[in-house]
Amino acid sequence: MYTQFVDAPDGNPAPDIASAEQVRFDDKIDRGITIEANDWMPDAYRKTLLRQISQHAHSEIVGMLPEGNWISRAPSLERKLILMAKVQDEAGHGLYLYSAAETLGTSRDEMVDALLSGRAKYSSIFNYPTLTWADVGTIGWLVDGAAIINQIPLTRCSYGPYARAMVRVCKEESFHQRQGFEIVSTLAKGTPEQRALAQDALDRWWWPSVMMFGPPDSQSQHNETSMRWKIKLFSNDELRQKFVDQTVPQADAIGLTIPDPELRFDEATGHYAFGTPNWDEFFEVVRGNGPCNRDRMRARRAAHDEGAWVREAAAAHARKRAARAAAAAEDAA
Ligand code: BYC
Repeated sequence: MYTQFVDAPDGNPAPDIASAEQVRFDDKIDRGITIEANDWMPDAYRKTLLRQISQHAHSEIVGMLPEGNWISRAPSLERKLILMAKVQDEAGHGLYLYSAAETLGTSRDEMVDALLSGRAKYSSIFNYPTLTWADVGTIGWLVDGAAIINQIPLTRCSYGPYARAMVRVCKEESFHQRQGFEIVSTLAKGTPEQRALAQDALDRWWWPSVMMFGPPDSQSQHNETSMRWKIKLFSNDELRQKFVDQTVPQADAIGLTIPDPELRFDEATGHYAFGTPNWDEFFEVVRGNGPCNRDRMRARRAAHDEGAWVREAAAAHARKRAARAAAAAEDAA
């Protein structure tokens, strides 16, 4: 006999009546076969994916703002070119992700509207200011470093279009992380003032980066369901631990100090033990009350309004091409 599930009102699958589609879906998930756009999927799975992928896309797009702020002030032409390429990559990531989310049946316009109206979330990390050039390096090192740790498992997640989009994103994030680490290590090896800039940026960005992985598992609403569906392959706390374990030796290598008095290597577990982030601050930022939330949304709304003519021109061009193609097809017939 099949064990069947349908979506309960809380969005989680609950045992109920039989459905052959549900059995096929569960079987694919169990056997690690990807779910594709045209496959049957439970509504709650679709909604969870759409929520996560669209929030991820919004994060890439809003994430262009803190670094974009430094393109005109990068300290050399080479640094400027690299930063421009990185910020453009983030725009590309946003586009792949909006496309992956569209396969679930929601249009990009609807998703963008959800962001601009404040209904959709984006990563907490982009609500902190980039005060100095060292912040640009630190974002690459820590934020892109955290992104890689979170996103490499997503290349193996259960939804095909999301998993495939992540492959290229991860390759580019790896370049971003290296460029960031290179900026910070150059500063750390520089004059006492440059070294102080690097340490100050690490002091300000460390805890927000640790919190990027989401609330502790004990307070995560979606961990359990998303892990059962193999949308998430690791929990928030597992990924956070990997990030700390990977990053502490990097800070040691360039002689910077992680701002956590409780940080120590635990021989028994083979992992770094670390302090507790300020979760009140995290939830305030997620609620829209971080240092830059209002600025970020203002900038996105202005960019959307100012880009209206580009969208209209692109749509007119597409209509013209379609009309030309239709006319050519008619002539050929
Ligand atoms: N910020 O149940 P939970 C990048 C929300 S882009 C804001 O654990 P989930 C980059 C969460 O949405 C980085 N909100 O959720 C770009 C949920 O609220 P809703 C973005 C957060 O989804 C440019 C509630 O808290 N990466 O790296 O299972 C330049 C409860 O959380 C945050 C991705 O989006 C947060 N940090 O797990 C450089 C990766 N954390 O939705 C770099 C894909 C949690 O119920 N996303 N919330 O209203 C994920 O892996 C997961 O969505 C998360 C959260 C681990 C982030």
